[in-house]
Formats: sequence, C-alpha cells, structure tokens
Amino acid sequence: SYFTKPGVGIGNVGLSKEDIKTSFLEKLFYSLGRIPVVATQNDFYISLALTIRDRVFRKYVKSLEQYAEEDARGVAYLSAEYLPGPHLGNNLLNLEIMEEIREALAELSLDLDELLNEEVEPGLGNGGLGRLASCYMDSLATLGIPSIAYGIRYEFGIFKQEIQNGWQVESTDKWLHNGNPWEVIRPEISFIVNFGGHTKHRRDDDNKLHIEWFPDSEIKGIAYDTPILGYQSTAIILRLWKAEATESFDFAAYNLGDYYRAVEKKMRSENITKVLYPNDENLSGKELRLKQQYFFVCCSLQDIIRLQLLQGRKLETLHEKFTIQLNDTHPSIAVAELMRLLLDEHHLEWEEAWKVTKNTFAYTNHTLLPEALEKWPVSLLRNLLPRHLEIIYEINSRFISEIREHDFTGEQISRMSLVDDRGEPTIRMAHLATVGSYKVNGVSALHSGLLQEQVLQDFAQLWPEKFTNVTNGVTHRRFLALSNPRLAALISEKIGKDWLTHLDKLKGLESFADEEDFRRKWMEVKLHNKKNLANHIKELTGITINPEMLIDVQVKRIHEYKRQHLKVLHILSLYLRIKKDKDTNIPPTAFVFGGKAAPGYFMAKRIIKLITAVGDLINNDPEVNEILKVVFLPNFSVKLAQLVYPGADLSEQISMAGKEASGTGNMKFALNGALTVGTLDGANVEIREEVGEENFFLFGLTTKEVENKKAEGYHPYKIYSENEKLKRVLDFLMSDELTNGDPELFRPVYDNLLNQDPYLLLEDYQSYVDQMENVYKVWQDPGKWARMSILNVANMGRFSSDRSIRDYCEKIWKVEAVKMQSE
Ligand code: 26V
Repeated sequence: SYFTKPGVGIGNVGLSKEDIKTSFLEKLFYSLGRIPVVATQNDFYISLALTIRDRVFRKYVKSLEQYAEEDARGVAYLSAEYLPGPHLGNNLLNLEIMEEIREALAELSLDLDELLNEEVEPGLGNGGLGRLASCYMDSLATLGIPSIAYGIRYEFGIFKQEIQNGWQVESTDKWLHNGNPWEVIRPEISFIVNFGGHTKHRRDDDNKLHIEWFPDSEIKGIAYDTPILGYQSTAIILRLWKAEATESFDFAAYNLGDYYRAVEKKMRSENITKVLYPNDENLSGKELRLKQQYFFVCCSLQDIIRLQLLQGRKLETLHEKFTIQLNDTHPSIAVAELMRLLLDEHHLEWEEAWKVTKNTFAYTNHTLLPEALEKWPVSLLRNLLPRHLEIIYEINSRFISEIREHDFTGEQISRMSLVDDRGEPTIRMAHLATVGSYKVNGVSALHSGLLQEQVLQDFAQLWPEKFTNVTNGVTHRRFLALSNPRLAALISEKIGKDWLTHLDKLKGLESFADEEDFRRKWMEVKLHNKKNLANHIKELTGITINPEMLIDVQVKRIHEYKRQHLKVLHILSLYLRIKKDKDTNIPPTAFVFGGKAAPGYFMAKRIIKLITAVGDLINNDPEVNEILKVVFLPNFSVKLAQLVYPGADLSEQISMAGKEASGTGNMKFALNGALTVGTLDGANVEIREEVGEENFFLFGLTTKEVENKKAEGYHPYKIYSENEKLKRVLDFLMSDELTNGDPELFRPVYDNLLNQDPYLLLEDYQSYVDQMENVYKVWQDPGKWARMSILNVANMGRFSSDRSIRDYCEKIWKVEAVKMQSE
C-alpha cells in the first residue's frame, strides 16, 4: 500500500483537535491567502471544508487500493438528479469529530454552527427522486459497495422560491457563487459528445454492414468529482459532468477571424449544463432536456468503458464487472448509446452487443402518472441523435419479432412497441428501459404491484422474473443522528449506538414505551425541537407559533395528487367551526406547509396562493389565531427539511391512493417521532404494517376503491350538495373574506373540485376530517401520544436506505461489499 511504503508521507490528515486546527489555519493561509483578522465567515467555512475534504479523500483513496486488489464487481448509478444537502455537517458526523471540531473552532473564537450555516447546498434535483439518489450514495459508501454515481453538474439547480404577496416567485439558484470547496475538477477525465448530422450505411467487400454517424456538432464533458463519505467507513465519488466547447470548433472559426461567432458557439455549448429542469407538464418538446440526458449518459458510459479497458478487460464481459442502475427513464437513452458504442466504436456484433447491454442495465421506475412518463418525439430524436433512432428501431423490430412468437394480441403488441404512432410518433422511454434491462423495479410494494398490473403489465406477463420491488429508504444518519442530535442521544443512552449502522436495533426502544420517565424525556426532546422550529419559522416568515401547539406538517412538492388542498379544506372547516359555530374544542394547532410548485404548473401555484391566503386570514384574526396558525415555509430544501422533521408532531401523507410511488418524507417524519395521518398509498402501507395499525391514523379510499369509484362514474358535485359542512367549506373558497373581492382567485380550484376532482378530495374529505378528530383525541392524552411516537421510531428499522441498498445488492445487482482493512 502507498500508505505503508517507507518514505511516502501522507501529510497531516489526523483527526485530533490539534491536527485539525493546524490544517484549518494552513488552508486559510495557503489555499486562500488570508489571515484571520480580514477573513470572512465564508473564508473560514471554505478553510474548514477543505480541511475536512482532505480527510474524506484519504478514506476514498484507501478504498480504491482495496477495490483494485479485490477486482470487485461494482455499481454505476445514473441519475439526472441529486440532492446531497449540506456536506460539512454530514462529513463531521461520519468522521465522528463533530465535538472536537466545535472545540477546535471555539479555541480560534469561531462558532461551528455559524460556519455550517455558510454552506449553500447543491439543489441538483426536484425532490424525492434526487434525494433518494443521495440517500443511496450515503448507504453505498457506508456499506463499502464498490460504486460510482454519475450525473449533471447544473450551474443553476432547482429555482429558488420566494413568496411575494402570497404567490410563488422563482429566481435562479446561484449555488456556485461563493465557490464549491467539495468538488475537484478532473480536466483529464473528459469526453466528446456528438449531436445531429446524419448516418451513412456501407457494405465492405465481405458484404459486412458498416454504419457511420456524421454528427454536425460536438461538445466536451468534463468530470467534477465530489467525495461522499459513509459512516465510519469509506467514501464514494459523485461524478458530475459539465459541458464545455471543444477546442477544434472554436479554432476553425477563430482562424477565419470570426472571433465572436466562436465565442457564441462556446456559450451555446455550455448551455447544456446550465440549468436543471423542474418537473413540468411539458418537457416532451424540450430539445435541451434531451441533450442534457444524452450528454451525461454518453460521458458516463465512455467513462465506464474506460475503466473496464483500463483494467485490461474486454467489453464482452462488461456486464460481469459493472451493473448500471437507471434512476427513472431520464438516463434511458443509455440503452441505445451503449449499443452504439459497442457496435460502431468497438465493433461487436449485434447479438453480442445486445447480450452485454441487456445484462448491464437495471431500471427503477418512480412514477405511474401518465403525464410524467417520458416520451420523446421521433422527429426530435432524428434531428439530434439519428444513429440512436436507428438503433431504437432495430431493437424494436427484433423485440416485436420475438413477442410475435408468444400469443400476444395485435393490440398488446402495439401497446408494447417502443414506438407510439397514434398521433405524432414518439419513443416510449420506459419501454426502451424495460426491454434493455435485466431487472425492473418499483419503489414500494404497492407501486411495484401496480407497475406490473398497469403501465408495464404486458412486459410483466412476458418476463415475470424481470420484475421486482425495492422499497425506498432514507439515511437515518443524516435524518436522525445529524438533524436530531438530542433524540439520537436519548436513543443511544437507552440502547447504545449500534442503530447508527443497524437501524433494526431501534426495536429495542419498544420496551421503554411504557416507561413514564422515558416518555417524559422523549417529549422534552420533541418540545426542544419544536421551539427550535418555531424560532426559524419566526425568522423566515415573521409568524409566531407557540411551541406547545400541535405542529402539523405537510412538506413536499406541490401537486394536485398530493392533495395539499385537502389539508386546506380541513383547516377551513376548523376555521368555520370557530367563527360560525363558536366551537372552542379544537386543540391549538400550527399547520406548516412547504414545497415548490413547477413554474409552469398553474394549479399548483394557485394552491400555494390558497395556503397563504388562508394563512393571512387566520393568522390575523384574533378570534382564531390563538388556536390556529398557518405557515408556508418558503424555499423548502434539504437544509430546511433537517430542521422541520425533528419539530413535527404530525406528518401529512394524504395523496390519493395509487398515485404516490413511495414517498420518503413519510419515513423521515416517522423516524423523528411524528405520527402519520395518511392514506394507503406508496410506502405508507408498509410503514403502517411496521408500526402497527393502532399507531397510524388511516383514512381514505384504497387503490382498488379509487379504481372502482372512477369506473362507476364519480360525481363530486353530488358529494358537495349532500354534505352541508363540506359545502360550507367549499363555498368559502369563493367568499370575499378569502379572496379579497376577487371571485376569480380560487375559482379554478373550486370549479375543478366540484366538476372533475380527479384526485377524489371530496370523496375522501369526510374520512379525513373524522380521522383528524381522532388525532385530536389522542393529542389530548399526552401519555398515549408519547407512547405511539416511541413505537413509531422503534419500528422504522426497515426504512433505512442501508436496507434498500442491501436489497438492491441481493435482488438485483449481485454485488458484494468489500471489507476495508482497518488502519
Ligand atoms: C414528474 C412529472 C413530470 C411532468 C409533470 C408532472 C410530474 C409529476 C411527477 C414527476 C415525478 C417523476 C419521478 C419522481 O420524482 N418520483 C418520485 O420518486 C420518489 C423516489 O422514489 C418517490 O418517493 C415519490 O413517491 C415519487 O413521486
């Protein structure tokens, strides 16, 4: 090992307080050229980050040696999105030096919390899917699975959300503006990516077909590496690609003296990785989005092939050394790209190339929503990726011949085709991913079942063994140990620290659920976290909430299927009970919302305005505001999330059954001792099974009942006219009190609910309101509430992303952990 060779210095990467202090000052002096008296908080933060990064890299390079020695099989995770959250705190937790660092900084008159606060998190994802990818990186690193994660280094991440006059206003997320100390650029790891042009087919003297792609533009992808450290273990690399112009292109124009054309071209090339697209309704026509997908896939596959060849192995055995996980269909063009690389660049025969390809990829589906299933117009593919379109057609024609052998009906065959040619011809990317993968999985038991019954039913009939489930999980290191240190300490005091690597151990808490003293301490921690949350709410919104109130939270992207507006209807029902019925029996509650609406999603933006309008009405009415408060937390992020989950009493997981593939916020809340009010949707089903039905507030139709209701004809207007209390609530949406005299303000919401109500709010309304009454009953019995809260946490073991990653390793990847030699 390099680290044991005599004479090879490894530098000062010690973890003692003195080592850290020395390194920290060295970074300040020699990396930043600053002295403490003129240094800014950001300078100190960067110095600390660089200090820690050295230690993380040490863990990483040590593991590289080990992987090379063992010639281990590994995973490449392809995802267009990542939401790592702030790195610094997590790295300190995983190095187990939080307190030493705090003291070291204090001795330099610096405050760790202030420096932690300096970090701007990378918002390189929309929500659940990107955060899941980052939880999986944490677990891959912790478990010692040889792996690398690939993605896009967006210059601007998900937009920043501000609330102005109650409306969402978007601005660009300049996350790189203060520099990014966690990444290293790898100029030597760069690849060319081609676009456009045409193909030429030619037969050689032996009548062998040669196909050549003559693209009309090229750009370069450059790797930026960020190490992601696991707990007490090794680090893995997050490799993000940035687009740059190639030398040759500028050079030709420059020689002609056309400097400005060259610069313009350069800027256009760099556009590819400028900005993350929000999950909007109409991505399908967006050429730049397809370019992003192909760009990062092309760089990543070339890199994987480089690694394969570097180790002296043949491409015919690529699938033996690597498995590549497709995080949704966003990277699914990889199926055609790997075929192209193997056929055209490395001259494998079709059969051989196809064998390698379909044994290399595995595909995770994350949604059943029809509008979210990716389809790319054939015309767009022909212009941008003509060779890939040919390959997709060839895959399709061979696939169709294959299924003709089975007894599928003509209708089934056209349903299964990769090409949808009813209307403008498009390529169904989920079908491409399914045909090109050896395994396909959904993200919760319910979702995986529905995937096999609905969207991919014909494929499941054809290849039943290809389909499986891996229920999502979250990293309890970030979302409990780091974000809720007091609860973590209380847990460790009772059952030791093993839960940090084996979350199942939380089960040991069960036997203390009836211990009065433990319950008291448990609720003291919760109250402390609620005060902390209340302070931040005050700072961010100006709204005062009493920490003794029941804190009832719904944080997630704003979408009609998630039914934030069902929560609003419930709040209005309470408001009207206080105002009209003079009901004094409602326990003081603070309703907290947070989440972004896609900028092009009209209804979601209206729902935000509705929440803030209800908030303005309630928070400013002295007859109500001692009992109810309504808060909309702007710009929900991983950082905010880490503050919110620990302070929540009640977790709202109220999507229409069958729509939320899994949810992961549901797990983070329960892990922090919040109780859940929810439907039988996504992973809620499994959470309820684990914690016990008596410890979960269930309401609403089941998926089957939703299907039946829709089949028999659903008439929301009938429900509206027959439920007097509900009618009163709905009509209030149109009242001057709420709309300030603008009858159009909430008419779109009102009309939609009364006439279509595609997500069955009115159907589920009464059941929800009734279950909320039950929540209040339990809340008024603090002993019972504490018990339920403890039992929820005690039974969350299954929802660690460590378990999910073990499932992926066993059921799908057939990859094993590499044991690290201890130092
Ligand atoms: C995409 C789009 C794009 C077009 C318009 C509407 C729309 C709505 C949703 C999406 C989401 C695509 C995939 C996704 O993010 N799924 C989420 O993945 C999480 C991790 O598996 C899971 O917990 C969430 O339930 C699921 O919604």
